[in-house]
Amino acid sequence: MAVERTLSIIKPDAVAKNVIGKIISRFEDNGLKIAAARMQLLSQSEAEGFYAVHRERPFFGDLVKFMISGPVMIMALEGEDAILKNRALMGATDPRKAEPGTIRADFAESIDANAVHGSDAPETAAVEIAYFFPSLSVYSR
Ligand code: IDP
Ligand code: MG
Repeated sequence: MAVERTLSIIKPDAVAKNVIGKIISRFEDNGLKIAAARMQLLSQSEAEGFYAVHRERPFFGDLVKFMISGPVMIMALEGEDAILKNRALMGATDPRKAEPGTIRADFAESIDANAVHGSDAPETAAVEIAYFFPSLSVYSR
């Protein structure tokens, strides 16, 4: 295992539910540190750029609309095996399919409003961290 960084976003639904602290505790309790953080209302073009890989998907418009519906908490998480560890803590994309005890099982309502984003691989983590925290250097290994 290696020390990695990954991008996490607490989405508008979870911010509105006032569970930022509870979600961050999951990260901290599992050995992930917050290397950078910013609370922000994304612009439409920022959200579109971030989710550009999903541009052709039928849900893209709704996803962007949801992501700009309220402020989000954007974080770079750092720790051993951070990328997969965060994905495991998050649970499946559809909260109804997420393992009990995961963030999405506990805090999310639907596949659209699913509480958190997390990078899915080292390549996407590097791109996503650079997108929101351009001055933060990314561990390559
Ligand atoms: P992930 O967030 O678990 O990595 P992705 O497949 O990368 O899931 O999709 C990005 C986001 O797009 C999801 O978190 C979810 O908010 C939204 N999304 C994915 N699939 C659907 C769908 O079938 N309907 C509506 N929204 C979806
Ligand atoms: Mg994804």
